[in-house]
This record gives sequence, structure tokens and C-alpha cells, in this order.
Amino acid sequence: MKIEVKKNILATNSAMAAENHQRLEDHDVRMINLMASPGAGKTSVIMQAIEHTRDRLRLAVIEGDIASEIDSLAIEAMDIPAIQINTDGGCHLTAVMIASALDHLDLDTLDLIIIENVGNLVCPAEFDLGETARLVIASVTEGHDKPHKYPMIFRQVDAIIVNKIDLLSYCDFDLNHFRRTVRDLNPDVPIMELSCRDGFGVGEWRRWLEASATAGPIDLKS
Ligand SMILES: Nc1nc2c(ncn2[C@@H]2O[C@H](COP(=O)(O)OP(=O)(O)OP(=O)(O)O)[C@@H](O)[C@H]2O)c(=O)[nH]1
Ligand SMILES: [Mg+2]
Repeated sequence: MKIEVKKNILATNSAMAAENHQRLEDHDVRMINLMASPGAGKTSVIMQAIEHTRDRLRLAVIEGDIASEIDSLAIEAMDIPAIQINTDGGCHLTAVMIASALDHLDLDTLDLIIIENVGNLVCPAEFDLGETARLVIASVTEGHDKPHKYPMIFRQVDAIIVNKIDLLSYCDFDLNHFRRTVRDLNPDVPIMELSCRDGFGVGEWRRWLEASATAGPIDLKS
């Protein structure tokens, strides 16, 4: 007898994700699921977002990490509500975890929630959280071959950030190669080059974020 454990886990997760999505829609809030490898710059990219949109958007952040409160404390230090989820070994966030985090946020006072998923390019791609947009960060220090090796996540996202662009001349990251590989997987996805160090590309990141946060009624994902 074959037991379909993975299928059941994903189905249960999807049902909860749909509830999260509806809850956000009821409160007219958007939610971005930000995914990347460990150290690619997820928290730094969120901090840039806060700095450059806080006068126009009411933001909150949900931080997913295996352990520690380092990232949520950094966000709270910017006077932005931050909920830390420690997965205690789990390599991705789930819709149930996000539902409990939403319980601790006053959704009527928010326009946009940014989720920093656990650093991983594999498992987060499989778990819908009820988000309204998905984003992956690739940093130039990781190499340009990541879309070849982790195609699922690059295929699914609504936007891609190439971070640490200030380090391009020190690495053998081939931007054209990266762009070509991504185009084969996800032809129309916007690819934004960014440096959280010197601010290169921050305007484009801000514009994408504001457009996502003010996009019309949320389409429920299938
Ligand atoms: N040179 C350079 N360094 C960066 C940039 N963005 C982030 N960093 C550095 O990269 C390191 C990791 O950045 P974080 O923002 O903590 O990355 P993260 O993906 O949130 O890391 P985890 O939460 O641990 O997975 C830090 O030392 C940052 O200062 C960038 O654009 N350029
Ligand atoms: Mg982080």
C-alpha cells in the first residue's frame, strides 16, 4: 500500500493558504513571499523596502528562521511591526504558521506584509502561504547557475532581484547568462538589479513594491 503523505501535506497547506488569502482580501492587504538562499540579502532587501516606502505604505514583516530573533529585532528597530517565526529545524514556512502570525497583526492598519521565508531555494517554492506575490532574490556571490539548478522557484515567481550587484566585478557571475536562463523558465518576469550596499536599483525595487501593494483586487490563486 502506498501512502500519499506529501500530497496530503500539500493539500492541507493549500486549504489554509486559501484562508489566509481570503483574510487578506477582506482587509485589502497585500502579502509578498520573499524567498532566497541563506545570506542572499533577504533582510537587507526588506530594510531597503522599509526605508524607501514607509512614507507611502503601511508595512509589517513576518520573519521566518530556523532559530534566533536577529532579523525581527532588526526590523523592529526600524519601528515596523515584525513577527518572528522559528521553525526549529523546518526548512520553509507553512500556511498555518502564517495564519498564526496574521493573528498578531492588526490587518486594518496595514497595506503590505512582507514575509522573509527561511533561507532555502527548494522547499519554500512548494508551499503556498496565501501570498499575493512571490519574489526570489539571487545574489551575485552565489553564481549565475542557480536557475538551472533550482528551476521550480524561478519558474513560479512574479519578480526576481539580483542582489549584491556592487560585487559583480569581483565575481564571475554572468548577468546575460542568468537572464537568458530565467527567460527560458519564466519569459515575462521582471529582473531587478539591486545593491543594498550602495543603493543601485533601489528606485526600481521601490516602484515594483508600490505597484504590488496598490494592485487592484487580489486574484485568488488556483
Ligand atoms: N556587498 C553587499 N553585501 C550585501 C548586500 N545585501 C546584503 N549584503 C550583506 O550580505 C549579508 C547577508 O545579508 P542578509 O540581509 O542578512 O541576508 P539574508 O538572506 O536575510 O540572510 P539569512 O536571513 O541569514 O538567510 C550581510 O552581511 C549583508 O550586509 C549587497 O547588496 N551588497
Ligand atoms: Mg535574514
